[in-house]
Amino acid sequence: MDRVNFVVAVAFLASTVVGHPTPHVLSSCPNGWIAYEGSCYLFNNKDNMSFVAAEEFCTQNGGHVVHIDDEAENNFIKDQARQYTHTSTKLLWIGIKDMVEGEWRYTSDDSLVTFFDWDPSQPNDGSYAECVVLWADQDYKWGDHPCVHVGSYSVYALCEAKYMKSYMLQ
Ligand SMILES: [Ca+2]
Ligand SMILES: [Ca+2]
Repeated sequence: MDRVNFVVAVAFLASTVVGHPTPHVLSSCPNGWIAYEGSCYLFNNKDNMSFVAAEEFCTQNGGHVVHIDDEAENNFIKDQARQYTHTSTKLLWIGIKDMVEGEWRYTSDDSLVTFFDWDPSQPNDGSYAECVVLWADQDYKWGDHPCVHVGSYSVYALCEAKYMKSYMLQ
């Protein structure tokens, strides 16, 4: 491939991942990641961490804290999450914040969130809580939560990375 075609190919690939400016586009899911609809997902179920630490963990592993686009992806993630047992209150970070109160945006691209799956009691923490978690005790419905976790919770990272193969098949 000459240089011009290479640049065009890279631009095409970049244009197909709009909404996911992921630094790494994978050619297959690494060990321990789960494949679904063009993405790979990594559940970290052992290291209690803040949102910032979770994003750092995900970035180091080639992804971001999960970007839940729609109900189908949300259902897939909840089905996977249910397979991990837990004894204490367990939460999983998802990549959504409201830096402006009530204006929920994806952390990976700053676009507005249009699909929500709040627990009926949530969001309930106002400006005290700018991050969002999946809440195991409420069958993984969403709750707003302080980005630096507090209390006797276990808060874990859930990462997503794009998987090149699905784009190659388009
Ligand atoms: Ca996604
Ligand atoms: Ca809350």
